[in-house]
Amino acid sequence: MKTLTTLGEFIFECQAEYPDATGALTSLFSSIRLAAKIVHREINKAGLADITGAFGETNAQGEEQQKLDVFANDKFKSALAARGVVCGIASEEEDHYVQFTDDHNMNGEYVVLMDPLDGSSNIDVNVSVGTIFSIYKRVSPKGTPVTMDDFLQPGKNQVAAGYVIYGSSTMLVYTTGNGVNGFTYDPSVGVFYLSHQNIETPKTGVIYSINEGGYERFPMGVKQYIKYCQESDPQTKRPYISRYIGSLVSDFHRNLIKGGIYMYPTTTTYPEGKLRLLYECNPIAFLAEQAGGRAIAANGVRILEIQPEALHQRVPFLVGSPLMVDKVEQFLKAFG
Ligand code: AHM
Ligand code: MG
Repeated sequence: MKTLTTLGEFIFECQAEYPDATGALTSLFSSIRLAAKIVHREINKAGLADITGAFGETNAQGEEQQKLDVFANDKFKSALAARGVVCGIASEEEDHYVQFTDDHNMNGEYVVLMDPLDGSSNIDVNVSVGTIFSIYKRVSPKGTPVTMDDFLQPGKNQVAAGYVIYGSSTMLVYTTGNGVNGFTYDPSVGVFYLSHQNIETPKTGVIYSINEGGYERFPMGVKQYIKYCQESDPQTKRPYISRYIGSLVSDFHRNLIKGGIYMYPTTTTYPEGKLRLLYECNPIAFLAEQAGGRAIAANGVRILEIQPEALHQRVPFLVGSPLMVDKVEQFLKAFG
């Protein structure tokens, strides 16, 4: 009989491979796992909002219902602050980074950057959303409050990254730089089980994901690549399939497993791209590369090499199966 491995066991086993490991990262993952379960529970109640009071409104008992993205931010923040291993966080939901200044946490060596509920505009219509997280070692000395430099590190410095997808099932997918593994949540026992070991993305695929409504606003190279995806060529299995959920974690997760490319280029509405380098692109790029994929900005620069200049910096983002990213890069070079 196949034995079930839980997320906790898996992390513990991996830690044993590093003799110098202090257990701090294991503890940090426990925080993420706990917050993910709480957010899972709340999201799965979201459909009852009309009965219990919509999020962001006052319910029948006169209680203010917290919006789910604010709820998720609070839960992850307090879970991360609870174990004395994280000295500060930055979040898409917060204007500034947050210092954890109690003695215990100030001695923690990790900072976490997160998008607590990405794609949250999809919740009202029962579409999958996700939490994205990115973990770095601090650069400031232990025992002092975190500084901006701790957060503005290039993505290649990430120690770990991952996402939780709240979909038809809830999954946690993460990397510590040694491959990508996925765990599926069994809510009846409250446990994540290893379900996708050592995920490798296909070298190429037949799915392209982009908000095509913005076509007129895309750079010429992207427009030409879209035309290429739509042309008929049985040898390269074109025309490709267009799939776009509008929820990055869901679009990326599907493409990661099936093979495909996700694009959010510069547009005239978002001249720097829409997605956030620190909370969305870096962690997804780390996962993509660890699964054998590629992630670049529109100028062909590897996402993980970009030196961030601001917490909420945006960047054009192209990620997915390596041969598909190579192809769009050729179009960008040829057409700009
Ligand atoms: P959000 O962080 O405000 O939720 O925005 C990020 C989301 C991504 O999940 C998704 O891929 C993208 O925005 C969709 O944007 P658009 O509606 O412009 O296609
Ligand atoms: Mg987001």
